[in-house]
Amino acid sequence: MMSRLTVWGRRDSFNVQKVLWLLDELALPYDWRPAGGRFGGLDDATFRAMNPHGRVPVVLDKGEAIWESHTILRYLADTYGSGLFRASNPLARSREERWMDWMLATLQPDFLTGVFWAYYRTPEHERQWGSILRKVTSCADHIRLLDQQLADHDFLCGDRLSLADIAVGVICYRYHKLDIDRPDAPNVERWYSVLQHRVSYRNNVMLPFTHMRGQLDY
Ligand SMILES: N[C@@H](CCC(=O)N[C@@H](CS)C(=O)NCC(=O)O)C(=O)O
Repeated sequence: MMSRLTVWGRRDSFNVQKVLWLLDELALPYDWRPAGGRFGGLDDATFRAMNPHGRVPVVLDKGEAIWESHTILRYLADTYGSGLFRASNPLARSREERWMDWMLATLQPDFLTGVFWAYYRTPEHERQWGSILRKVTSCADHIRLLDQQLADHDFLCGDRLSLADIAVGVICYRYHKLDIDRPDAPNVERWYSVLQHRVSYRNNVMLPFTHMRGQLDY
């Protein structure tokens, strides 16, 4: 029997949005527990007992708490995906995971820390423009790489949405909304447009974030 999932997080967090997007793709109902940011609670003993790292998202399923957004994505797709969103063949699976790992190790730090936090969330008088512009350039290089990857495929790893698209695609909305230089990337534009047509993307990723402008605190 399927147990009902519980999810801890805040809806304006990238890493939480990845998980909520997949949950909606899977049409999985869940109980929602606001946590992190202005909701706090991450240092509570009960939360730390679930996630010793003290971060959101956390998903509780079958009595066990799962943390790390990409681990959660893999777990949900393996458990509830019926073969969708994740290849079963190890080599094909590794293609998806390469982009997932690349997101966590490369694109996300450069965009989230280097641009979104350092530029958008930092008050104007505190912005370090030299470093911000270097990261904007790095992000442009990363977007060009995605553009090459998307030249021959509708999605990052073929003709269907996979965890790679969910892990990486979550960044497109804010990347396109910020007032920064972006490279010409027609394949990324096409892919992003397809993502925007998914209700699950609109409901979980395309959310207002202006409350974060110039706000380093939650
Ligand atoms: N690598 C972790 C990162 C988790 C993380 O840093 N989460 C942030 C939100 S994106 C967080 O919990 N920040 C503290 C807060 O929201 O109070 C993952 O992918 O889940």
